[in-house]
Amino acid sequence: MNQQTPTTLDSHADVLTRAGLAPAELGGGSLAVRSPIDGAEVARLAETPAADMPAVIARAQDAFRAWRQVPAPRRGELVRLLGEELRAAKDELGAVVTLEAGKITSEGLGEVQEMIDICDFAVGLSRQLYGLTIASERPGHRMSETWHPMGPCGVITAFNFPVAVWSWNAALALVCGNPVIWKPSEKTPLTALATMKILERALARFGDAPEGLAQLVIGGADLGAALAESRDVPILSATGSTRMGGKVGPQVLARWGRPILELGGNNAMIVAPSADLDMAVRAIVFSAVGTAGQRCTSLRRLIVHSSIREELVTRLRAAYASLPVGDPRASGTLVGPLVDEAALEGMQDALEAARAEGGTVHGGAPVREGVPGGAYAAPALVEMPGQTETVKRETFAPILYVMGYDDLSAAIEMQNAVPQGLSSCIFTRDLREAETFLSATGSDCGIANVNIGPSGAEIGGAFGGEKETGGGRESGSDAWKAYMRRQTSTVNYSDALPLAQGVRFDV
Ligand code: UN1
Repeated sequence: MNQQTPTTLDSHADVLTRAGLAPAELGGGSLAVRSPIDGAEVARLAETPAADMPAVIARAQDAFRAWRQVPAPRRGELVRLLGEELRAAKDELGAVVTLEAGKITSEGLGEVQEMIDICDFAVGLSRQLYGLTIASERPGHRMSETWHPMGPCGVITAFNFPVAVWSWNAALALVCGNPVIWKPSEKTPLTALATMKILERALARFGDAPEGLAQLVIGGADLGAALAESRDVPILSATGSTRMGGKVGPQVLARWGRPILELGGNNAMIVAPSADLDMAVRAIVFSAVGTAGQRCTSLRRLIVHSSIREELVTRLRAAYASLPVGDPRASGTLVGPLVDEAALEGMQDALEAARAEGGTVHGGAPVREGVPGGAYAAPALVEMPGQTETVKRETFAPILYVMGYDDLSAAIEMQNAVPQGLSSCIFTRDLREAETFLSATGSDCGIANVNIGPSGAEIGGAFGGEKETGGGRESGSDAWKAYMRRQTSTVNYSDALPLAQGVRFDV
């Protein structure tokens, strides 16, 4: 393991100032915000009182009444301007992502690029909110389907993608005609504040957007609960732990709202005997240790054919041994910090449990030298005798469990035998294996890739997964439909009144 010690790096204060966050708005409150880079407190933000939530939601409802009447392509213009402002502020916002979430510079920038990409997607979408015409069984009748705005959309986001996940939801919700209320993770409110500054510039250029179209609330679970429980927030999109989703989802359903849940993942890669191992090694390392293993799509389980297991593990151990761990701002660093000490403890506990279950742990120790104050660790590679309870749990840290297989159906069974169902992949050059993995008897996940790791999805596809992952879909494809209400209409332009199914009811 190489440690990266920074040379001259921007101070936290400079990064925040450049992102338009004045010192005056960063102090005086009760929410302490720390940088995972060095544990330094960088702000004390005022929190939104829970008692303010009814007014916040009422403002969003007022905005909805105006925004739903704005033609969708015009709504798209706001998102186009947001994309432009994000392009202009990419470096500044990326630096705040690095400061507050601890991502390496390239991944901080990548996250902002993901925001820009979804804006581009949503602008096109604003002219493509297509409905259907449907053949009616009755003469002189026409059937159609129209998509209408739905109402305020609550967005609860996690620390690990502090801005991209908001943008997936907000860009779609806005073109679909819905105001947005954003509750970011308490660990990453500064990226949210910086994003709102950028959005304000887009709104100013747009000119006549209703007040309350996009609001930010800062604070804890009580704010999320207010969104989850309000009938005036018909859509609630929540990203985070399965525990959080297990609370919020039922709250939304209990008042007949629509939850969009993107929760835990426990993503696997099957490496078949024909795999291109050079490519597989690169994909494994990026997806298992990138973002310090803190993506919901991070690779956590490696299911390797017995014939190549030893060779692959040897190559991975060599790659892991030279991974640069350290300050995420320093060029060359590939593994930044975990979000906080609790995450590091969680990692160490999982490694201990894996050992107790017969696992052999390579790496995984905390790294303290050269990185004072942060919760850094060497990524861990853990050879397991089988898929134990610890392997079935999602630990948000760079731990990769390695298990063997002899036949593909057993490998697929193992890959599916966890409670989560987000992302998955196979490395193979055998077409039959690849297609089997993607078939109805293959991976049970929302994302299934061939010769690509499980993380780093493009925005063009629908993003989300099954089982404990929550079932929601965000981002591309037709995920926009979850942000609108569908109306089926039948118009009778004849002078008779035939009933469907041939029913006779003569009055
Ligand atoms: C997440 O970790 O919540 O596919 C989202 C990826 C990213 C998004 C991850 N595009 O890894």
